[in-house]
Amino acid sequence: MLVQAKTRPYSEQGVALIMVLWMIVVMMSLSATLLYAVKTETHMVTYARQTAQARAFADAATHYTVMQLFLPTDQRAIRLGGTPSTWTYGDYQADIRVVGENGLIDINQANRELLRKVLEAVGIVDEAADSLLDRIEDFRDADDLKRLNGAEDADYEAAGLKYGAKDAGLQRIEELQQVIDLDQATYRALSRYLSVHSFSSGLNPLVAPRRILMVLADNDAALVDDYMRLREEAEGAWVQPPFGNQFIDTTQSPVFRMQFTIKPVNGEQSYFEERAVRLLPGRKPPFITYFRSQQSPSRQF
Ligand SMILES: [Ca+2]
Repeated sequence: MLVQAKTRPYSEQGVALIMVLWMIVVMMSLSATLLYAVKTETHMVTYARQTAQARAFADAATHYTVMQLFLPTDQRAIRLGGTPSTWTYGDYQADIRVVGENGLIDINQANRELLRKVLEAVGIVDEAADSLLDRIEDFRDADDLKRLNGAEDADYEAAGLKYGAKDAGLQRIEELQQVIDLDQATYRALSRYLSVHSFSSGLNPLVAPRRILMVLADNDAALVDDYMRLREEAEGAWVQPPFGNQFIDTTQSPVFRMQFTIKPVNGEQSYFEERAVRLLPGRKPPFITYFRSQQSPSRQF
């Protein structure tokens, strides 16, 4: 009797001990989960804060760049034509690249010969080039007359598309994706060369990125690098390139494409932004932004 009376409480104590141990295990795993959640949230908040700060710094860098563009060309701390410049202020650093929009090729105004050179640069030649040129030209021209390999509204309808040819100039380069049978890879490759803000059939080599100069120079890298060196030394004064004469336009357009890569001075995380900006002397602020994108297909001109 006595023995039985004593063993029962012992076994009950054993169960209680196991339960307590289990509860400790459960509570530990709960607190670990909570700790993980808090950590993740802290990371997210830090990331959001850094992105917001970098975005604000991109605003500051735009103002700085615009201010630089108002200076006489020989007094600027930034260079045109896509050569990177660094600007540091406070805890952030910006890698700034600027090209003139009229240093890019205007998809609305460039003639067939110039567009053919761009297609060639992205590997589209011969019949494929003729066909795509016909489709692009039909897409942007006002009429409904179909070129040999082109496409007008009826062809878009026959292909089951809900839209037809635009029959007008493109307002955004993204509209190029609507050209029938123009795939994503081709669009991405082409968009690196094109602009809708150039408003010129030719282009100004002083503010053009290397990629465009290569198109004009039929891929003669030595010729292009030589020209870029002379252009750098001339600090904004006109330098005639020994190539691409028929496509050159000496106009100084007040529209620029800017790329900013922002990094904290002591950090790793970087933020990228591309803008197209028109200078407006005498206004406040002295510019307007045509577009602002964090995802550029043309990272680094
Ligand atoms: Ca048309």
